[in-house]
Amino acid sequence: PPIVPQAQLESFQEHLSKSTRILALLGAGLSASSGLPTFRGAGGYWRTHDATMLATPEAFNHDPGLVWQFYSYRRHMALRVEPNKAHYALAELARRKDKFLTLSQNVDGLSPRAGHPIDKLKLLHGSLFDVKCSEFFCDYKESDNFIDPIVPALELPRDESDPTTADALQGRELDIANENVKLHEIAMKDLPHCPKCKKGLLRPGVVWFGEALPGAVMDDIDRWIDESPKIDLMLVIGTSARVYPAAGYVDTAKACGARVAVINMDPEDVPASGMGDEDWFFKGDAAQIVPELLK
Ligand code: BJW
Repeated sequence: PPIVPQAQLESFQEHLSKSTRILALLGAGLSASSGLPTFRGAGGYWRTHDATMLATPEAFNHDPGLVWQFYSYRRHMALRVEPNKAHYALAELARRKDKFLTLSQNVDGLSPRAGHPIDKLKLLHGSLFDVKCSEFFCDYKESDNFIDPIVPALELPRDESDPTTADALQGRELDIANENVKLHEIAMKDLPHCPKCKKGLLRPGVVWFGEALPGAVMDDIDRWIDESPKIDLMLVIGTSARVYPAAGYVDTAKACGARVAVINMDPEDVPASGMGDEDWFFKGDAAQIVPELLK
């Protein structure tokens, strides 16, 4: 049976076909069925640690070894999983529609791997595969660092009972809250260091809470929005839409006249400003629903 009610599907597709300027906001739920856990809700724990508590400069300053183990694990997982049908369907739509812009909060690299045109993809929260110096005085940065593990000390614990080290990602239901796996202490000297200043620790090139989003990315988005007062459609896919300024783009799009289509497993996770009569909520797995909607 079709996952999406026929009448809703038709009204959405009719609007999509007429839409010229389209924005999409992506979140962790898009990559969930590829096997990557989300931040909030059941999946949002990594070895008893709340994932959102690890995504802060304070956590890194306090315990860089712990935070690096979290990110090393995430880099490893992101490299092992594959983009799903929704990543591909979005990449295809982005190619097809001239005035299309994707704002992704995801750092997993799956949209680029699905062939999403790079000029139409803005990474709001950086990438797991960007690395930069953590010292304020040093501007060292690298992108596309896919070395896994980035340093030998960050090799994942070799525990056969740990599904995160098992070779097959069976069921893709990762027990990331596994309390039984002991994290090891990593000596400061064994963490990744900056090759430029030789002083600072390297850190993942992602945006943590309290940090500014990349200025150039924000400028590109502002320019795109300012090109025309009208946006036809805003797609909000697999995000709790609670983290700002990312979530604020939904309101910007609405103010430009956009109708909003939300694709989410959880009917509670609608944008904070609510849904209008002209908007759509499609409940379910983005990996199934997005390809059907964008057909
Ligand atoms: C499915 C599914 C399936 C599951 N199919 N769906 C205004 C008001 C209040 C607070 C603030 C504000 N402005 C700023 C703030 C502070 C803060 C903030 O927003 N806090 C709120 C939480 C209250 N924002 C910031 O700090 C930002 N910086 C900033 O504002 O700087 C100001 C500044 C200016 C100048 C100088 C200095 C500072 C930065 C925010 C950075 C967020 N970073 C993270 C970590 C990135 C690195 C990493 O990955 O580790 O980004 S936090 C985390 O949340 C990550 C995500 O991108 C982001 C959003 O999460 P997302 O993607 O929505 O995931 P979930 O888990 O929340 O939701 C998943 C959804 O999928 C759910 O809805 C599920 O139902 C659904 N789902 N399976 C479809 N199969």
